[in-house]
Amino acid sequence: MSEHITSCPRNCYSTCTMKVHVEGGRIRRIEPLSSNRATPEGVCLKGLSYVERAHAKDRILHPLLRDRKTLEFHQISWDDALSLITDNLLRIREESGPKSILYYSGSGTKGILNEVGMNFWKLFGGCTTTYGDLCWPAGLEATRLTLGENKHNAPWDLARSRLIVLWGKNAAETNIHQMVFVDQALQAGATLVTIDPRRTQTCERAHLHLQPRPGTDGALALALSHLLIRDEMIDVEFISKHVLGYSGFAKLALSTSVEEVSRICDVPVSSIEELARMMGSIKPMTINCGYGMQRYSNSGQSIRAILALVAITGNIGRRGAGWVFANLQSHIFSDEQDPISLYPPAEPDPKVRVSISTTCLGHDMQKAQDPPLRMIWVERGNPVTQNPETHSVLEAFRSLEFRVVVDQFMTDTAREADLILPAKTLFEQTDVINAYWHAYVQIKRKLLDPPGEVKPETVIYWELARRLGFSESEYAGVLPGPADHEVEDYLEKRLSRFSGLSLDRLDQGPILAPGSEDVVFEDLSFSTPSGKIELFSEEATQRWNVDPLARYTEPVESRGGKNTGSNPYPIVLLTPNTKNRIHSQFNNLEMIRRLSPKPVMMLHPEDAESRGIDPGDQARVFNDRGELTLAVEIDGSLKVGCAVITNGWWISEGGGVNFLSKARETDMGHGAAFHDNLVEVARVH
Ligand SMILES: Nc1nc2c(c(=O)[nH]1)N[C@H]1C(S)=C(S)[C@@H](COP(=O)(O)OP(=O)(O)OC[C@H]3O[C@@H](n4cnc5c(=O)[nH]c(N)nc54)[C@H](O)[C@@H]3O)O[C@H]1N2
Ligand SMILES: Nc1nc2c(c(=O)[nH]1)N[C@H]1C(S)=C(S)[C@@H](COP(=O)(O)OP(=O)(O)OC[C@H]3O[C@@H](n4cnc5c(=O)[nH]c(N)nc54)[C@H](O)[C@@H]3O)O[C@H]1N2
Ligand SMILES: [Mo]
Repeated sequence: MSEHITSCPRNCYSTCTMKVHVEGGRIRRIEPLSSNRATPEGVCLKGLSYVERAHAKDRILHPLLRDRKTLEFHQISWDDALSLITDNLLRIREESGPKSILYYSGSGTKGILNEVGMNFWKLFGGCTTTYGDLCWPAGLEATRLTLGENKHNAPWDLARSRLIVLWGKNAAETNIHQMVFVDQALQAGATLVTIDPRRTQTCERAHLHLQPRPGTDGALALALSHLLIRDEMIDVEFISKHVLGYSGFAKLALSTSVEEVSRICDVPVSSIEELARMMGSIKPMTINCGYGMQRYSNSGQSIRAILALVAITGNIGRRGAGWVFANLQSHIFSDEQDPISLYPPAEPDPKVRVSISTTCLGHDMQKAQDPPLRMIWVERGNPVTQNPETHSVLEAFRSLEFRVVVDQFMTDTAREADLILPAKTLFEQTDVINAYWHAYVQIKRKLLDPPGEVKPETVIYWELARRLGFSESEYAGVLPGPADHEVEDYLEKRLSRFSGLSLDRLDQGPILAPGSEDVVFEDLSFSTPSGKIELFSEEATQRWNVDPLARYTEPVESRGGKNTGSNPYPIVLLTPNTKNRIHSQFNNLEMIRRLSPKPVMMLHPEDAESRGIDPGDQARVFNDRGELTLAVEIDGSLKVGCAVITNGWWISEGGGVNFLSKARETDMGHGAAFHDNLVEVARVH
């Protein structure tokens, strides 16, 4: 049995290091590696399930072509698959130009080699691609406007915090290693506050749990600022030296009525007062906003309002203090083409048309003109399941002439393809990955030969390049050759810019990115236009047409407060993440399916009762955009008026939450306002 250090490349906060045991060409065991200080406890159940995933029976192992008549897929040779792609590429480019081809890449895996896709399309003459991101951009942009940069203290620094506010973050499920540091802080006497319309596992040990109406966090933050300012619990010296726009902000906060906010958020005044007292008196404080709470049409402004709480209490640049959202200190390979580092968007290359909003994928694909889209290439993504307004995405897909999907499994998106190409797993090609919670750069080692006829994407591109007649001088250094050593040479070159980084060194364990800091902003210099923390941002107005202050506006769908009475869709549908899945991945595995065999909807007892729904009943959840029918679980820990279905269930297993969501961007950053989504629920008889 051989033992290797590698890492989990999923789009997840934790980005764990793993010690993997291989024997007889199979993954046998996965263990923790404590030299990653952020994930010493090792991988979660999903990580352990790689033992099954790498060798899963339902993996796609050969190119599959759909028969246009029977709509069934059948296996074809790589030679035929590559010829078919080449013929389509040449014909479509000749007739309509390369921009009639949409290159769509999702967040299915991390790695420097993800950039090779775009390198290929540029060599081809160009393509159309997407902008924005489904995940976190409202918060990223709000943070950048306020602090200048997206970075935060090391994960382990949280243990030194005295007051931890997990604001719409469900770390017990989505960032399990963070709970280790929360525990350490609690043991040292810290106070934990959670703010979430659901009472999740994360909230179990909180001293205070607030359950605001979804999408109203911005108002709550302003009321907290009101109390902090009124009761002189702010850090006046810090503000005068390091904060721009305080006086305007203070006016806004003081004119915000706490009683009114209590009504807007449906949170008792006493709870708002208690939290303000904590924030004013317990130091150091760390506020950690999750990504789920910034999936609203007003989220960028909400995050700016929450950031102000950190600023006016002087909780920045100190141990145990600060703002935790995204830590991009390991994003040092800046031209990496994964959706995470596409933000803020690089200067557009004239060859590449960046015209499709990821959020509005279906609509924008259909609207594209000069040239209209004719073909799509999807890799590392499952847009039919994960992007808003599934009906529009399906319609757009079905209007194209030729669809290629590269994936490991028969996802909803793969089912829409004309040609499916089998994708590698994390064990089948060496790569180097970054993270967004800790600052480690890590190796993801090739430990197995790809099974069946699986080829990593870089090999597919290299073979296409040869068929398309690109000269070797054109693709040298841009597309690695197919051999393992050629891939490693490519990676070494990317690492060589940084002293101390090499594949050999990474084989010994994770390395903190050069220049990364445990405590950020210690020098209290901020790369904003003013060099200060900006509570007043002219750029926010110029770029996103929002108020330069973090003024509160209601989320679009629930404008006007409580959605009872005449509104045909009175329930807010939340579609957060869940423990044993990363979005649409993992639930096809036997190990995971045993724990979550089918999609369910959680409903508050009052909402269920008023609709005559009993636990286990089937219910229809619907709005003007779509509907789903699924089993109901009654959950008294939910806020009344909210329903919850975790995102990621495939349509083919009875899921597809995005049939119900609207293709609507967040107020900044071109994110997706998934939770700004009203529905009604009815029992199915
Ligand atoms: N196990 C697991 N871990 C993951 C992932 C996964 O799919 N599974 N995905 C990874 C990725 S890509 C992401 S983006 C992150 C996301 O992980 P998180 O940042 O934790 O985000 P979510 O799970 O979407 O939502 C977190 C909480 O926000 C709450 N929430 C919803 N609306 C509001 C609101 O208006 N106000 C407040 N205060 N709270 C609200 C939800 O009820 C939910 O409990 O997790 C990463 N880690
Ligand atoms: N309603 C609702 N929808 C949401 C969200 C929500 O909260 N609510 N969350 C959003 C968020 S935060 C995110 S990040 C997105 C995630 O949505 P996506 O970016 O689409 O990510 P995944 O669902 O993880 O699916 C990625 C696909 O990549 C494949 N894959 C994995 N590794 C490889 C590889 O090496 N090569 C190739 N070619 N394929 C590979 C997997 O098998 C999987 O099918 O979903 C978004 N959708
Ligand atoms: Mo995400």
